[in-house]
Amino acid sequence: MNMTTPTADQLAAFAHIGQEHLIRHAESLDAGARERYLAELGAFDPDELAPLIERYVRQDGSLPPPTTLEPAQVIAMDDPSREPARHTGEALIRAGKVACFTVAGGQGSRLGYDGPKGCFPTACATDKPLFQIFAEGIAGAQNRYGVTIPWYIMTSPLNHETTAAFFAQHAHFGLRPDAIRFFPQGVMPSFDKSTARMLLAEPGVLATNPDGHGGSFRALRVSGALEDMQRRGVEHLSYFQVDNPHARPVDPVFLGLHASSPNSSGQFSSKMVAKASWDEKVGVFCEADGRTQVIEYSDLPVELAKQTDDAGRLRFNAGSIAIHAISVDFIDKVSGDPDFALPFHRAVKKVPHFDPESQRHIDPAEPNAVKLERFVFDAIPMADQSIVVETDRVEEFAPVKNATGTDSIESSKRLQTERAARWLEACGVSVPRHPDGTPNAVIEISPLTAQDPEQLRETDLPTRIEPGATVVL
Ligand code: UD2
Repeated sequence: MNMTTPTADQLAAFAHIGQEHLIRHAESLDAGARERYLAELGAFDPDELAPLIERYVRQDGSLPPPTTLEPAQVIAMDDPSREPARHTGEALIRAGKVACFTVAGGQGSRLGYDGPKGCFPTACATDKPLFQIFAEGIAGAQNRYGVTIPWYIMTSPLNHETTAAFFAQHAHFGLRPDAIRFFPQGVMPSFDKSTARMLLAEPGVLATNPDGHGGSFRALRVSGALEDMQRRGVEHLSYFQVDNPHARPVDPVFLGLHASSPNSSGQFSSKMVAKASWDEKVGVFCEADGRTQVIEYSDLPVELAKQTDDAGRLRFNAGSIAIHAISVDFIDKVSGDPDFALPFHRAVKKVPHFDPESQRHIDPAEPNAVKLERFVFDAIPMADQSIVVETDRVEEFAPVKNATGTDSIESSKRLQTERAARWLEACGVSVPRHPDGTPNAVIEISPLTAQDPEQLRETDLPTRIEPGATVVL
């Protein structure tokens, strides 16, 4: 964040856009606190905020989805182009042209965990944190392809220090520290829903929220991470979210399709899984005016979400698991354009805050605040041609989002064991299963051991897993 004390004119401009409470509050602070507070305020430009407040805070001015939506074209699981693509992808990885990019700046409030989400104990038998699972995936790929794979991790100002310290405490999980780069994304003020005033987190501190993973394009540029990629000769990023332990840090088939499929411009590609239900909370790949795009679940009209085809399958079935391949040139081109701006999305959330008038801390019972976020997938229509590649749900999607129930640590751990059981069975190992088909064991396979059944086959394996056993391979 650019921290400069605002001039008297800028302060007047804040007052002019309905934020005079912020100026009054400054007067109540002692000199040191006032200086820090004004520097924080000075990072925001009132001229930029004014139209956003009008459009998204005082009303819900989010763009409606296009009226003529069609399901996106998908490269299916059995598409013959996959095998040749593997060679292209492997060649890119071996040549050092691929880096990993994890978005880990979110607040993770749904999980109810107080640290960065990547530190959350997640592996089904050993409770390894998410960051370690990815680190082992990267190390495994490095061993396989004989190359260093740089890893870019987007944090937010709220979790940057803790994230970097966690890696340092764990000796970067065996990866080269100089190949890991953390950079913080930007933040936006959180606004009171009814008065459109910027909220204070506490006396002298603004309430802010990370500006969405769509903030990554700008953050990559301003942090110097983009330049670092160019210097290292990285051409493509393998993008995944911190909440999905089944995301493969580098997938040669996907990267190969992204780089060489005739329908791909090699700029921005995505993976999809068939939706579990019409109301599953994943964005959906659609096509409008010949361009691929993601419509977030909350924005897809219910009648479209429920539509089925002749075979009774959901028509809008391509669920986004937020795994992408993005070219460095594309990020450079788009983020270097002075007119580049992804749209904002408005979310109404509960934000505890300090009320400068009553001098009280408020813990709202109901959602009281508007948060503004950008989504990275809104850049997909800016690509010349974008492909969507189908993948298997169990193989690549076991997200940890909620404390309990759907997409929780419990469901993720079940899926981790299920995937491991399938891999073992594919290698001829007998795995005990309950009458309902679920494995009667807890099985964890480190990505250092294997990242697919073929690689697992090359290792020493038991002939069978005992019922009720906990097995770590
Ligand atoms: C996201 C997708 C959804 C689907 C699903 C699959 C959005 C808006 N929706 O839903 O369509 O693909 O994932 O799992 O993305 N993050 C940041 N900075 C931010 C906000 C988020 O780094 O400012 C990261 C966050 O740490 C996490 C990821 O982005 O890794 C997802 O964020 P989310 O929890 O807001 O999105 P979710 O799970 O509702």
